[in-house]
Amino acid sequence: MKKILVIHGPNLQLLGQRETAIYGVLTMEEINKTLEAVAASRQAQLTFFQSNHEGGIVDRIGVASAEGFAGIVINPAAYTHTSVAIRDAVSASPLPVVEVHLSNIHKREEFRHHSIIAPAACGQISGFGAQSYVLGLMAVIGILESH
Ligand code: CA2
Repeated sequence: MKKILVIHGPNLQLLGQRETAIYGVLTMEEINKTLEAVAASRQAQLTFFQSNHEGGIVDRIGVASAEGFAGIVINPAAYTHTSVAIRDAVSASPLPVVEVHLSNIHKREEFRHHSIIAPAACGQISGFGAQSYVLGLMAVIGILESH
């Protein structure tokens, strides 16, 4: 059983309640349930972590390998565009990390076009709503199965 950590960054606990035109109507818990169903069919076990705190996310990435996780799916949310600390944590991690975004960050305000994290990740999936998480999870599983 592959253990995969799914990290939701700041404000994603608000999903489904506000800004539904941009981020969709599903709550974070509903997205997690969808991911659980995909994981169950691919012999993967998921753990979910949401934090509004940069250091909390850095800490969690830092211990993930020692905790037995094999890969990480992360939506760094606003920290995508600001956090050298999360990028360094991703770089330092031996685990495959896939960055996901609900919205197409390249189609939005200029300040969202650049991801500080992306060069340290295996890849980035952006713009497919909740499906971005599913695609990100499948990408991590695909990487693990190809090793
Ligand atoms: O599209 C994405 O997934 C983002 O990572 C979402 C972030 C945004 O800062 C990134 O540029 C793109 C924002 C997450 C905030 O989520 C909310 C959900 C509902 C209501 C308000 C914010």
